[in-house]
Amino acid sequence: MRKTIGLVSLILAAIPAYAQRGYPQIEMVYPGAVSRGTSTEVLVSGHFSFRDPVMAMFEGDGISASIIGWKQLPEAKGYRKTGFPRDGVTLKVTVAANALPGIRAFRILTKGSLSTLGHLLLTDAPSVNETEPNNTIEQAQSIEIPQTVNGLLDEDADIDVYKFRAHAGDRVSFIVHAARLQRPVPFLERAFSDITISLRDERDQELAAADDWQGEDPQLYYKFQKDGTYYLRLWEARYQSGKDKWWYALSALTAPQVTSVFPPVVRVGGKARLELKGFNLDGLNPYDIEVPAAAKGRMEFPVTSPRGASVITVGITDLPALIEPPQHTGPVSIQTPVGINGRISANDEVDRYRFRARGRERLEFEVFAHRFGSPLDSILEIRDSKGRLLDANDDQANTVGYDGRFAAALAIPPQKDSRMEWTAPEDGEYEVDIRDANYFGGVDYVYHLAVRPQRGDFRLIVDDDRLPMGPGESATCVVTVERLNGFAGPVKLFARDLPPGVTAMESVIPAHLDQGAIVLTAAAGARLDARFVIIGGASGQIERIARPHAPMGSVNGKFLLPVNSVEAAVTEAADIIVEVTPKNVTLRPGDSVSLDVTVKRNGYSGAVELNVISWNLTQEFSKLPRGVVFDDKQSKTSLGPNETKGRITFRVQPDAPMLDNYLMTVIGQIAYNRVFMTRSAAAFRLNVAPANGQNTAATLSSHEPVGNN
Ligand SMILES: [Ca+2]
Ligand SMILES: [Ca+2]
Ligand SMILES: [Ca+2]
Ligand SMILES: [Ca+2]
Repeated sequence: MRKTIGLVSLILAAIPAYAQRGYPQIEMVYPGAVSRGTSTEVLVSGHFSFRDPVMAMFEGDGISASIIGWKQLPEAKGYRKTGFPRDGVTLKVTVAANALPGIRAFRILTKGSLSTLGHLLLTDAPSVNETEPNNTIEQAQSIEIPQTVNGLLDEDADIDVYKFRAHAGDRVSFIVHAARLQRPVPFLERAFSDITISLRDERDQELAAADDWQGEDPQLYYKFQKDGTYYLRLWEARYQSGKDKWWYALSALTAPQVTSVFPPVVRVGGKARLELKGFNLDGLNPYDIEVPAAAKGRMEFPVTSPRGASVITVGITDLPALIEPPQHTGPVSIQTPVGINGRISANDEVDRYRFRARGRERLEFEVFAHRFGSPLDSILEIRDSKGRLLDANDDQANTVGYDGRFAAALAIPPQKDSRMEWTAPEDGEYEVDIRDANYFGGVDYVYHLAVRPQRGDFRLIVDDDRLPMGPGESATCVVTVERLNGFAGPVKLFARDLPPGVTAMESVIPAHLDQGAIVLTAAAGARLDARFVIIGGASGQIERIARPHAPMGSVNGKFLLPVNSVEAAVTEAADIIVEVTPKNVTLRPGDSVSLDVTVKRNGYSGAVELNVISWNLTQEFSKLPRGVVFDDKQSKTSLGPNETKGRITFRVQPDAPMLDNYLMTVIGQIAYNRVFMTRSAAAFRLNVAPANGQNTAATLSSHEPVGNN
């Protein structure tokens, strides 16, 4: 029996014409960095059509763009033939003088669709583009300090050499953004550039070198001992140049660079004093901040010196705060609940905290480190008073997904912070230990360890980051709930800040399931527009926003990139509009039902694949409600050219739990050479009634969240 309804046929030969609507994948952004207080032309290019660009939308404040124009581009070297010409949009990107430096994500709305995510670096320094040839010391391109250079790996084994003057005592940070800029490009399928840099003196002797710092991207800090001419040499570690030319931004900066903040988590409301570690921090320590009473989760803010700015993040807590004592031997006694700020300050260090717990007391332990930029890959261990190991956790795995396939395992970068739900076996003294998974340590290995009573709670993830739809059409995505601390309630889903003319259908994740659909529909008269939308869920007093994940790779989204936003867009007319009847189905265990699917074609005559659950995670993740089975033999899901009628058949197994008004969708997909161009949704509601004579109470789960106090 098939586990999922994986109906994706990879070979759709003989498509007479491809869909009108593209699936614009941003594959290159050049220049890769823009400077504060400037306007810069940036070419955003890729395949699958950027034709008819409408607007570009950036995350965060202080950056905006207008469309300069669209153009066809020559095909990139070695690119697989798709039948889609390479093209690009030129943007004029304007950055406010006080905009926060860092990577900014953006998407482009075209009349046909909404693009995948792109990354642009907003730099604090003036930027220039590289000039080839610059492969040797003799050809070196002169730059100023501070400066950001936008470069390309123009060919395999390309070497780029930059030349500058420095004075004795100058302290300069050399920072490359490359893999970090390429990360959201689906077609790279995680094959990012791995750049290496070498700082050299005027006799071409190496003074310092760097390879991996932030992932594959190198970074080095250097204090110059004497006046002179210096060279920075940059190349790809494997001497490759990418499917297309990989791009990078090399910054030589004198601005403060913060590598860690202590404490990493501060108490909500009131003042906090921070100790910054890093480079060029003169006069910045200690760093006092005001934490607003309304702050939640985390706070980002700039630290500035006369030589520039950088952005730091601190977490926010309402737990009683404890700072790890500076000099101590043996375990530190703590009282729960508590939020401990500590540091694994040297290799092999283990920080030990002793606490009392009552028998059957349920505690939650959670580390906040990696997510705030700490290099620590935490491991938590709980021991009894005799030192026996009772429980341990390395990386928190989301307890969601299909057959043990977890979101955390699919997500990149991986989540390395530990989390445990633990019940004390009896009254007594216990110890929680924290260390690095590889026994590393150092001044930047800061952590926050929250220890608190378990309270029912949940987290949500959404399996897509872009929801384009034509007038009259619907788009769908799947929200998955991760149930924490025994939470067993239903979650009512919501979508907010929708584009004008777009509405969301009511949808609930029932108590016995962990997935639900969001279905957005654009009114027949809805106008071209795009908005960042908020997708989340509520249960009782708890409301949580879903973390969006962009599907990466081809066809079925082989892995997921956690991103910061979901964008919904109204585009021009849809290629297809899918409808399903009946729209409300009630079944009893043992019943089966066929739904008629009609595909309204709007100038598109090619093949259409129907699917009952969401497309990109289908094979990994999404599932039908428990007890509901797809009947492949009684269904027609592959529609040939010009066909308009399909059929979806379900059976309800005898032991199926009840289901009340559960929102489901049939997806119509147009794929072209393994790339989905369009996926159009039709919603229906599924009810599973109790079998005749069955006692309903036995199959209903609690509708109340479960908390322990
Ligand atoms: Ca180059
Ligand atoms: Ca070169
Ligand atoms: Ca320590
Ligand atoms: Ca870990």
